[in-house]
Amino acid sequence: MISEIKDAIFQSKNILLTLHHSPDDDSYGSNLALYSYLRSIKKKVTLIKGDSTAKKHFSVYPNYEKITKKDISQIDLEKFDLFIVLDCADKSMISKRIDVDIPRTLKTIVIDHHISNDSYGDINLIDPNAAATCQILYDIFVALKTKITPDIAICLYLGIAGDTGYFRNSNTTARIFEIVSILTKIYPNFYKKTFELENSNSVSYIKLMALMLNNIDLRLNGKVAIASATYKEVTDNNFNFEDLGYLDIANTLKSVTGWEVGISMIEDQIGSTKIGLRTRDSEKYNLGLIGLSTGFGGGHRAAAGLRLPYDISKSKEIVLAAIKNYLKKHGR
Ligand SMILES: [Mn+2]
Repeated sequence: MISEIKDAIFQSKNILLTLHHSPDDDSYGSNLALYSYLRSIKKKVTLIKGDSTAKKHFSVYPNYEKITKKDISQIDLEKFDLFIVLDCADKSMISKRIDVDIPRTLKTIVIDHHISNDSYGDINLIDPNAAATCQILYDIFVALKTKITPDIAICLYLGIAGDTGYFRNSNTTARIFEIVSILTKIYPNFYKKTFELENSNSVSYIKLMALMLNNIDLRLNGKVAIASATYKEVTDNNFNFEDLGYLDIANTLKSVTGWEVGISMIEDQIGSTKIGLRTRDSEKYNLGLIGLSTGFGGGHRAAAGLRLPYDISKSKEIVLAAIKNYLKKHGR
């Protein structure tokens, strides 16, 4: 598989990469690491920002300024001879605005670690056991005997750190520590990047957090905690829409003993709600499957994301029904 990927890369002249919808550290890290590598072997490469607004928050990544501020509908796909899609379980993660139609003539490589990946590429390297797409890329670079430069090392490090919840989630294995031990030798000032990433909050983010934490709805016998903000609350308080993507309130909720699932819900457009789910018990819950069963999202056992085309109250009912169904089906 890796030699197929190598051949496809070496035979191509003009390569396209894209961040996914609501990009996280693994999306930025994997794309910018691959961008550095492809540039180092003198390939022409375009990395587009995709659907979401490029956030200043992520400017700590090397080559952030090289990201083209376009989504997939704004570029001519015919111009490229290879499309490498990273960290996207399906085409809707490439864009939620349009139906992504990849021309048959454009060879596509999909590299991902989501269990729900439906292998929509010509070459698909899907490893659900990998904690991050950055971990798979690391293995590819080692197999290709690529020199891991400091720029590549910090990108891979931040992606792996992000997707393992900074080495706290159940996907953190001994192998992860072996990999980051090598990456941090190559980029010893990694902690400075983490500091910048974690300490760039705006006032509006903290105020939105306060509003949501004041608005907790306990459901399913007090095991599921939902913090939400309606469209009216978001607009009445002039919250900055750019901040909403970072909200990690679900993590704060699931820190409470007995609150098995934490959910954050923000209606950031009228009748459209962005939802984050986290669990403290990923043996009992598989949030990725629960998300998938709604038809509007997915993710991993301990963390998932959805966007429902409904307001807060309807979104709550749909997510709670999906959780109940999952528990019933699995006899829990
Ligand atoms: Mn990922």
